[in-house]
Amino acid sequence: MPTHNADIAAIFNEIADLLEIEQANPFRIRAYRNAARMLAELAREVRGMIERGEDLTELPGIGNDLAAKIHEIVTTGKCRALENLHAELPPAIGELLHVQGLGPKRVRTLWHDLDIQTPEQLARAAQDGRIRALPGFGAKTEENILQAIEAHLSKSHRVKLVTAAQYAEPLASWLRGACGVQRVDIAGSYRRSRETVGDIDILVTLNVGADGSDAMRHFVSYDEVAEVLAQGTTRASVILKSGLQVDLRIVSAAAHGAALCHLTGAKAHNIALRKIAQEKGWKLNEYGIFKGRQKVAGASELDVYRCLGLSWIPPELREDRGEIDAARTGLLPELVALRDLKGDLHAHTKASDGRDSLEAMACAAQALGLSYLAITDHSRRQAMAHGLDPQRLAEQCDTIDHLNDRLNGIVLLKGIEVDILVDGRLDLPDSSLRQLDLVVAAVHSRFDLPRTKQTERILRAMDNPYFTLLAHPTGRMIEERAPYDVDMLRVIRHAKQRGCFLELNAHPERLDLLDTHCRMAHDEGVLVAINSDAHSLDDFNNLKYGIGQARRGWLTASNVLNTRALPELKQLLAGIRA
Ligand code: DGT
Ligand code: CA
Ligand code: CA
Repeated sequence: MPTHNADIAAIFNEIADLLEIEQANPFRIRAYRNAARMLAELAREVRGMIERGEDLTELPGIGNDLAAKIHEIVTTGKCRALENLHAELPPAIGELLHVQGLGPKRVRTLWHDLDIQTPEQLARAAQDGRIRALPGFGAKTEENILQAIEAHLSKSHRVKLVTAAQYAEPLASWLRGACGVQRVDIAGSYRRSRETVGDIDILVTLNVGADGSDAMRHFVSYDEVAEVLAQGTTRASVILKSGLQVDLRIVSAAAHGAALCHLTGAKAHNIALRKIAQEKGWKLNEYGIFKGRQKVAGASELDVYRCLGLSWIPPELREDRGEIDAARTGLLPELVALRDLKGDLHAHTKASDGRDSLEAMACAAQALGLSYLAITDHSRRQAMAHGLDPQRLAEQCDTIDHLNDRLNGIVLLKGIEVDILVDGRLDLPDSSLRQLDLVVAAVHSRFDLPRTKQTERILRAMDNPYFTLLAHPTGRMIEERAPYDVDMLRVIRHAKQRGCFLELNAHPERLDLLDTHCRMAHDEGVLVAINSDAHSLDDFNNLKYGIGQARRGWLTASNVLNTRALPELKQLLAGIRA
């Protein structure tokens, strides 16, 4: 039953979509869109306002009509206006408007002339070449539609790594309980630590002499399986109740390495490996490497790579982005690992929008094996997050000094996550920043600035003598918010010149820097800090996702700022201000 603001916003957006297709009055459509945007950003739940008898028309853009609809949705779970539109138009047709290049007029034509009602039907029609003949379309438009619809379909179906983990790990444990199973590996993009996955690929390896029928039965009887798409003796595909697809392969122990390799490497990496085998006159497939009929490798991944003249390649690098040459010439990087991190340089407490106290955060970081933690609450401009002004920041610094006298084995560093204002100044005066060990600076507003302006805003912030590192450098939220437009190479080169650093924010919804930017920072010689951005004790677990992303970006421990022990870190921090 819809009760949250976001649910109401979704209904209003859907009404606006359907009204657009009906070519209703544009003012009416805009009223729904504005209300949806307002609701999506409103901190208070309107449900609570209704319960308290508050007047909804006091909300911006809400008149009597929309107030009555919100009331209806919250109290009955329904919206007659939407139901009426659904009676006139196919239920999923609104989604077509979100395919780039399709407006209401085209959606109407596609529906009337070709009975296209869903994105899938649209993709099929474009593939079959049925769209080009429609009046006002043509072959070029059809090609653009095909590209746009493919982007649209693949976008909506990818799942964040952290979400995939919640489904994949328990399923793998379940499979480990089946009879005859030697080991279970989650392969595919999940093993490569891609930030999102399309589906989950699981490899079950059997004990010598075991048969796979028990494992197969075990798999399809998992209680989260909603639908079995295909089931054979060695492979199966299912859809879980969450909508996530899982592909299963069952192999003998003798083929474990070749199968794991096949199921892990991105397709391009696999093709490149296969080519190496072919050049030697051999054959590589998911069962092993074969010279004629003789199998020469396959039981372990190490064997497979070695046989091809390569060292073992970490899964995160298997994208065909130069790792194969590096493996051939012994130049693979020794990738950073979680145990290399000595500290964390970005965390919040309940002084701003975090949940826990300074001391609780310090203990949680220490329990994870860290020896320093920077406290970086928000600055004053983040009023909703109760950001710190100079006075409160000075008080927090005093508290940290006293706490450090008591703490044993972990040191708290004094910091701030300061807003970068639209003109590139920082949200606190230098006199406040000077007392801190480090200054984490971030863009939290005006994501829409044009590229040059956004880039120069950040460069100017970096020129502040107390600037230490740029937090979540692109601002993107995975699958939710696009990165702002910024010239990252210029930012990285400026950081090099200034001697400051970039963050790889490990929050699983951010993972920002992107892997390609990590590699850029590495190539330009700029150190990256892998930070949790913890807002509560549990959030230190995010660091492992940051490590996965850093590994995809080819970073070694020496490329990462917070692998340094505290004395060396302090020297590096002091170096920026010198
Ligand atoms: P995803 O699921 O879109 O996040 O990405 P992957 O990489 O998990 O792709 P998926 O599930 O289609 O395939 C699983 C693995 O199988 C993939 O890592 C590489 C391998 N693979 C898939 N298609 C091909 C292919 O056509 N040729 C070769 N050599 N390998 C393939
Ligand atoms: Ca996959
Ligand atoms: Ca798959």
